[in-house]
Amino acid sequence: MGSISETAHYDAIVVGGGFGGIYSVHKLRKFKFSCHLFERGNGLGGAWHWNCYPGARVDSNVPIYQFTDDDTWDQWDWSQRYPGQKELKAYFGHVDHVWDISKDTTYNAEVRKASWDPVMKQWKVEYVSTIDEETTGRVTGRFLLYCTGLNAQPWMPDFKGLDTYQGFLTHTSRWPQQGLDVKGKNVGIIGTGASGVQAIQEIGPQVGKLTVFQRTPNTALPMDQQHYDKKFNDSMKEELHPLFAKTRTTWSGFLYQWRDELTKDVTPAERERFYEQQWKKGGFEFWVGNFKDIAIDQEANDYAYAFWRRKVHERVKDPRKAELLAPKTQIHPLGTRRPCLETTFYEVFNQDNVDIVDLRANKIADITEKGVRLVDGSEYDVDILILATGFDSNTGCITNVDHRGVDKTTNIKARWAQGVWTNLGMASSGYPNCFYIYGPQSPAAFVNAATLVEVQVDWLVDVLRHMRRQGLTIIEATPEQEAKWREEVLAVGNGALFPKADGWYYGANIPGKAREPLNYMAGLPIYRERLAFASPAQGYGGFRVE
Ligand code: N01
Repeated sequence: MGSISETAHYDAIVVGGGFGGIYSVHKLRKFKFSCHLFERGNGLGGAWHWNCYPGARVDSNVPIYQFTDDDTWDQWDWSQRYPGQKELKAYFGHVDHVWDISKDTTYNAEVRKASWDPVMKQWKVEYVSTIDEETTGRVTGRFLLYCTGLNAQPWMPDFKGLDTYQGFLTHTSRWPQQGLDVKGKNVGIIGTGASGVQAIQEIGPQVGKLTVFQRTPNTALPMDQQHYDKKFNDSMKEELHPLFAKTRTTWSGFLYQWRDELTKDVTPAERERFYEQQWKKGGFEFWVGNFKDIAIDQEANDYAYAFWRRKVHERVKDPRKAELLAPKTQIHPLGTRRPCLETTFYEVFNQDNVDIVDLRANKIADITEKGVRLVDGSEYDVDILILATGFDSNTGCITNVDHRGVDKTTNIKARWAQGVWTNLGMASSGYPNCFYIYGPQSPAAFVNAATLVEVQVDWLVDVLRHMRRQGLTIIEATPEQEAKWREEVLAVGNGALFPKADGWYYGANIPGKAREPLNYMAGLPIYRERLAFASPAQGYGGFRVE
């Protein structure tokens, strides 16, 4: 890369090299749109490039957690039902080998600025090298696609004294790519979201001592990991087409649905039998395969929570630890924050070298040179401090860019300061020719990533092809439709139990962020209907085109 200069022009500029960016480049090129991808990491995979902490593993199962094009899966075998980070990274390498995404990618390049040029009707995009801040570049594109992911902008709380800590400090999603030796070390970890749970169960048996600083317990569910051999992969491939088709028809893009009955419609014995059955199936079956009222009725949710709590208490020997991990009184309804999938998380707390500290009873006062100090004055010295503190989810990677549309005085961060405004979670008024894939106000957090990305990109590339045929050059969400979509997103989320939980689903994990549902929770089939309304065949409903 060199310094800023007017350089290349593309039909589309794509930001982010995960599922969304890769599939966008593939589809755009297939229909002869020129495009270029900018990725801040030095490889493809998005979340699976960055999240290389011990135990990092996907919570959506294969075979549906992959692209559906035959050429990507024909020569690829999975070793596990829920593959780990290394395997997923290798998968993206395989996809690159098949589709040659790297040919049109600039790595180690973070897009920092994007502005709409109304005269040239194009986006000017500026990027900075992540290796050498002095090296910058600029390109232009008719269209701009943010494929920046759901959880990709790490969130580091502003702990007092954090910069004075002398040990090794890392955020889970910035774990050293070359690895970190934790064996025998005294380790502290703050946070028990999915990243924390996975790291804890993996490093607990390796470290000398592990102190888990927990503010909110995770309602973790059993993963039911399974190993897949060649024979299994071969037989799985015979079934793939109908399975992929089914993912388009379920609420979550998984192969199962909510049970179409209310919890109270069945006898207590049937409820118990069904809970056991869903529990044994593993994955999110106990959540989005549960009675359909678990997400909307507190009493129904209480039954499920009580079952979950009993299961945890059966596995954790120390009653103090068990009560902290699964308290009698719910802190939030089960499923209103993302449950993590675990394998040995609860057993790890039976080890003498693993302890849990309750940050609700005793908050973090500051970080000292040696470790963590709580408000009661107790101190925990650690060699390694892991921040498993999550992400500025949904919006963070977009607002991180100085992104300016028609109104040059306001960037997207300011525009969204009081809440997110999009049509379909895919575009905002005032930002012509710019789209978000897997973005805020889409069903992203609730739908299998590979499924939703393909649905959205297929829709978008179809739109762009029609526009090209009709000689149209501009597409922009209308303010009216944007307002309607926002209302629908908020109504669906707030109509369920979700508002009872503070977490990233509501932006509540980031101080000062507007507290509102950040994703569309009505499920994939309804979302697809809404997308169809905006298709060229329906006159681009909700979009202005010219
Ligand atoms: O982040 P989180 P995550 N003081 O926001 C705590 C995806 N993902 O990285 O809950 C003390 O869930 C915070 O406490 P609290 C997946 O979708 C997927 O774990 O706010 N604690 C919480 O415990 C996942 O849901 C995979 O009270 C503080 C934790 O940090 C999403 O990413 C793997 C604190 C943050 O949990 C995010 O997961 C990994 C503070 N000041 C991630 N600030 C898989 O596919 C925050 N915390 C499996």
